[in-house]
Amino acid sequence: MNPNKYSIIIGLAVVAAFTIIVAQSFRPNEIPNGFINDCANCHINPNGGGTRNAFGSAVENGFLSQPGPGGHVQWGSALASLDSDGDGFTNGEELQDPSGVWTGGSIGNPALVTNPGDPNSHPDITSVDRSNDISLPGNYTLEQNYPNPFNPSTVINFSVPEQSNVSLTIYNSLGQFVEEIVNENLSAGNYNVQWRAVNLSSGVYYYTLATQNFRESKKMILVK
Ligand SMILES: [Ca+2]
Ligand SMILES: [Ca+2]
Repeated sequence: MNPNKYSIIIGLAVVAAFTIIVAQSFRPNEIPNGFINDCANCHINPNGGGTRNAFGSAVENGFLSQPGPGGHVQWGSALASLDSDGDGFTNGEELQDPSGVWTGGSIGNPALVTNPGDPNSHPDITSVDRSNDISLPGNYTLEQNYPNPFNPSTVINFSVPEQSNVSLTIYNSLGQFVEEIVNENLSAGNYNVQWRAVNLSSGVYYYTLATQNFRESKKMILVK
C-alpha cells in the first residue's frame, strides 16, 4: 500500500474514534444530573455507543441542536415533560428537574435521580415524607389528593397530632382492598405521600386514613 494512503486511513480512523468518544461523553453533561447515570441515560449499553434506549431515541429524534454525533441536547420543558421510557414518571421527574428549567449546575436532589431511559429505574412508587410545614397539628386531618383526577401519580397530605400507628389504604369503588400504602408508626406532624397507581384501571378509588383514634376516607379518580 502507498504509505501516504496508509497514513490518511490511520488519520481518518483516529478522527472517527475521537468523534465517537466525544459523542459519548458530552451528552450526559447536557441534561440535569446526567453524570449520575452517564452514558446509560441514553444507551442500552451503559458504556455508551450502539443502540439508544427510549430516552436516547427521544433526544436523537427531536431534541438535538443538529442531527448526528455533533448535536447538543436541547434540555427544556418539552423534553422534561415526556415520559420516554413509559414508567409513569416524566424525564424531568426522573432527573430531578420536573419543569425543565435547568441550564447548568445542580438542581433537585441527586440522590433521587433515576434513569429516564430505563423503565426498571424509577422513583419510589410510594414515599412518605414530612411536609415542609413543621408546625405541630392540633387535629387529625386527611386532605383531598392532588392532582385529582390523576394518572398515574398523586399526592395525599395528612396530619397526625400525636404519635400514631398510621395506616393509609386504597379501596376500589366496590370497597374492595387494593393496596395499603402506609403502615408506619409516625410522630406528630404533617406528611405527604406520593402514590402511583400501578396496573389499575380508570375509575373511582377511595383512600382511608386510620389510626387508633381517627378514621376518614376520601374519593379520588384515576383517568388513564
Ligand atoms: Ca420515565
Ligand atoms: Ca425510568
